[in-house]
Amino acid sequence: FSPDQVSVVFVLGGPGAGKGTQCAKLVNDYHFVHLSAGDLLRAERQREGSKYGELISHYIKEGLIVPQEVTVALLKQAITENFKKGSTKFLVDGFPRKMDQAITFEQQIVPSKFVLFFDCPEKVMLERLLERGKTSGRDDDNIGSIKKRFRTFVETSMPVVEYFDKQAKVVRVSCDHPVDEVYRKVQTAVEQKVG
Ligand code: UP5
Ligand code: MG
Repeated sequence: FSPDQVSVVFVLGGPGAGKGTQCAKLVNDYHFVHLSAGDLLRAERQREGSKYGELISHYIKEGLIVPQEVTVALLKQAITENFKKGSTKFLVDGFPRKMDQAITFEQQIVPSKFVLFFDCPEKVMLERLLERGKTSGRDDDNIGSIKKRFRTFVETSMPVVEYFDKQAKVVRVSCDHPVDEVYRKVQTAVEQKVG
């Protein structure tokens, strides 16, 4: 695919802000393919013969950002496969969360159309993640990993949001509301920006 054949929306926000929840609703109502960078990394970790399994496990548990080469390649592959099947609109969830990834992706794959940013107080995200941790089976839904994820988000990922904000590409949605209320604001943003 070439950059003018696909459109990509980045979906950013802190751990537990509700990125995955809102993306699932968008997939239902619009023709988006949802690509969660975290899900792609977790799948790669499970894949037999992957060279990156241990590395990914370590970074996720420590709340650190996996080196961009791994994540960008997984996203590129996923976009390519879905494009072959006719999909052209992608929600890239939880990526880019470090400046180098943002620059590499937009230069080598495709510039984003806009950025949906889910703004949520840490206290609310913490409650959601601890609750989800009871059943999620995610090895980063424990208090130790969650604290590390919050720290990485503030120090490493917020600068990416600010970088796109300077380009007037960010739509900020406050997430500390019921899912459907958040979703109505998301729909308005998507309909204005993507049509
Ligand atoms: N919930 C959601 N919305 C709610 C609402 N409005 N009201 C009440 N409850 C709500 O939601 C979290 C929980 O909250 C759920 O139980 C939900 O029901 C409830 P979810 O939609 O799952 O939130 P999300 O923002 O997707 O949270 P997630 O935990 O997935 O965010 P992270 O950004 O931490 O996780 P991700 O999978 O993206 O990344 C995991 C790790 O992978 C990273 O820490 C990092 O180590 C690694 N990674 C990279 O290295 N590079 C990347 O590019 C991406 C990830
Ligand atoms: Mg998620």
